[in-house]
Amino acid sequence: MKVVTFTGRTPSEALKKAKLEYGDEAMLIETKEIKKKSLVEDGLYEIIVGIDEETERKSTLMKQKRTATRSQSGASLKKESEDILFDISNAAKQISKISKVAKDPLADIYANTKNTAQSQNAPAIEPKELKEIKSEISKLADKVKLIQNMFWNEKSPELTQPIPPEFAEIYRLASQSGMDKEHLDAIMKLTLEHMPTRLRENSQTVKRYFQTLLRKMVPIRLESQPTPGSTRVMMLVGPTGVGKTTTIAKLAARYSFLMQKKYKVGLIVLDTYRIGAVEQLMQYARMMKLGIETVVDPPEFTTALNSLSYCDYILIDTMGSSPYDKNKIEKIYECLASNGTGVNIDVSLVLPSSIKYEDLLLAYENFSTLDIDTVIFTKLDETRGFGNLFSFALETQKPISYFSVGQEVPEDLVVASSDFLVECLLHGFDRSKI
Ligand SMILES: Nc1nc2c(ncn2[C@@H]2O[C@H](COP(=O)(O)OP(=O)(O)O)[C@@H](O)[C@H]2O)c(=O)[nH]1
Ligand SMILES: [Mg+2]
Repeated sequence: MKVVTFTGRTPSEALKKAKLEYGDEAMLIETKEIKKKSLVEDGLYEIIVGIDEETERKSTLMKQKRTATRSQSGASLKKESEDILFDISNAAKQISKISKVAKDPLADIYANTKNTAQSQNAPAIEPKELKEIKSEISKLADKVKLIQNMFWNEKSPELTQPIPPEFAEIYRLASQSGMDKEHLDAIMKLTLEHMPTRLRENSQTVKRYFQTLLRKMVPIRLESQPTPGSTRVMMLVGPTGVGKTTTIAKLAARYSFLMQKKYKVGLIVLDTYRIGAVEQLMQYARMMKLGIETVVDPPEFTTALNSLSYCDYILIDTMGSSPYDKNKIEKIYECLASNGTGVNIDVSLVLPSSIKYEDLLLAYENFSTLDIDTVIFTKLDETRGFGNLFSFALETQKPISYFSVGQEVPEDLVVASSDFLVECLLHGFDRSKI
């Protein structure tokens, strides 16, 4: 027989432990009180039990078995959780790869260079399944967009021909921009006829194609500098309050200070109605130390041009021309016709981008007797859709030279570009992109 000791807070607790280990065969031999129980502490008892050899052998075997099972299940649990972790991290990798693709399904068509750089980090060979999943998700993302657009399309105004769902997004954007409906349908027709079939299947490629087409349609006057010894004369005409004087001040600052070469700039104010509203430009002239002449009748106009002939640029501000007052426009016309200097006067029509396409056309018609060379659009910062500007340029074929994008002189002026206008048309005006 073997003698074994067990301890517990009570004798029965110690005996329980003994029975758990050796079963009912464990025979109590002695109970000892090691520490008395007090109000604040448990007591401690030790019991001595006797166990025969057979019981001990069985107990040892049981113990070994329990330990083996415990460690076995531990290992399998560990393995299982490792597997799950592996699966999760694999899935995460795949999801992140796929989501990149879903954002821009055609990234690999259009951004070859970017992709080459990315593929340096990616595994050399992509599993076939992953490729398939990517392509499926990409198709799915596009389908969702198409479905959204189809709902809109049902409510859209009548179309001369059905618009495929891939084209619906761009059609919606363009028609919401205030673009003339006839222009939009004509451009759509052109796109449908000429766009390569392989690009048509995806709304992203359709959008890019359409964007390029729009860019090509906007007439732009590129900014060029006067040849040495010559004088470039620019007259700004347009309805009252559109921003002519402010734009003259911006241009004067641009030509005299902001460009690489500093040009001599002179100003003329046509105050043919003697309303005396010349003070605004006078102030700018004083600040920039520029020569300024006030003109009230045609003979004075030639004199003023001659007296500023030393300048590289002469900028002429006009006033008092409400869009419907033909007489006032007539006065400007008389001045232009009286120009005896032989120097060409470039007439820029200043129009606010905040008015409808039809109103832009109306204003243009009123000023058309002045033989408009170019258009300056103002107040782009106060405008939402830009389709009106696009349609105006397309219809009149008058090149755009500048955009005014705020009240600040001289910074709120942008040299016109078709990129800028089409970007505004499709995505809105964004000051950070100036
Ligand atoms: N928001 C905004 N206001 C402008 C812009 N250009 C001019 N203005 C403002 O429009 C108002 C009329 O401008 P002004 O140059 O006197 O117009 P004018 O009568 O054609 O000479 C002024 O308050 C200007 O500050 C622009 O691009 N954006
Ligand atoms: Mg003015």
